[in-house]
Amino acid sequence: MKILTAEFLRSCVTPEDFPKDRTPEVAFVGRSNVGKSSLINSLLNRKALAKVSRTPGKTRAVNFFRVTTADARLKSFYLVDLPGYGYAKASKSAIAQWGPMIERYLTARHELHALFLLLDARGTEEHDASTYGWLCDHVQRPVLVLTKTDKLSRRERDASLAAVRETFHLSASDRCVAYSSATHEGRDELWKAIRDLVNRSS
Ligand SMILES: Nc1nc2c(ncn2[C@@H]2O[C@H](COP(=O)(O)OP(=O)(O)OP(=O)(O)O)[C@@H](O)[C@H]2O)c(=O)[nH]1
Ligand SMILES: [Mg+2]
Repeated sequence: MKILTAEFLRSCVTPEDFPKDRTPEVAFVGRSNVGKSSLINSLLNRKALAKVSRTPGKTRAVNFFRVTTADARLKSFYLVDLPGYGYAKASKSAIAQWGPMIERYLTARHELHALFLLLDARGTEEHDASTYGWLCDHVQRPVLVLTKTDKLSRRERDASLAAVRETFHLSASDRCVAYSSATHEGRDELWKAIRDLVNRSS
């Protein structure tokens, strides 16, 4: 994808802060530390546009990035970096940890054209499965992305993809993208998914 411009728009801590210009949005959710901010940087070919941290829970607000590309079907949109779940008490559900702002963003945002749920290729947790179910029921069926595939051998990566397809009951036509922000594996495939989803609902 030829990126023309990519810039941080703003960090929102209440729904009143969300942009009001009706631009299509593409959002990324997943466990804290799974690699959401890194994936946004990788997609945009930028080193540190989204803040990355070894400490889980780095992204607490809803961060909007304004992107324009040379693709006529994907001219202008926002990438949305959402806070992770799973860093607080395990007993609290992922949805409860997110709090009302994120819940409101996900359930009431008409601009949300494409939703991606990131899963660590090294293994998923109960929180991931329950979040997937909640997103399917209350938001839209997210496209699954397995992150950090560079940490696995080819064989482990393929086994992880197969395991996730089975655990999440994906059909043959459901996408599951293997991604590495270190090697950019999956970048073209993810851009294709973004383009298809943004166009489908516009
Ligand atoms: N090897 C490798 N490390 C990665 C990859 N993606 C992210 N990381 C590392 O994982 C850690 C967390 O990455 P972030 O992108 O900050 O994760 P996040 O999902 O945004 O985390 P929160 O903002 O806390 O929800 C950082 O140390 C990254 O360098 C990847 O594809 N490969
Ligand atoms: Mg982050």
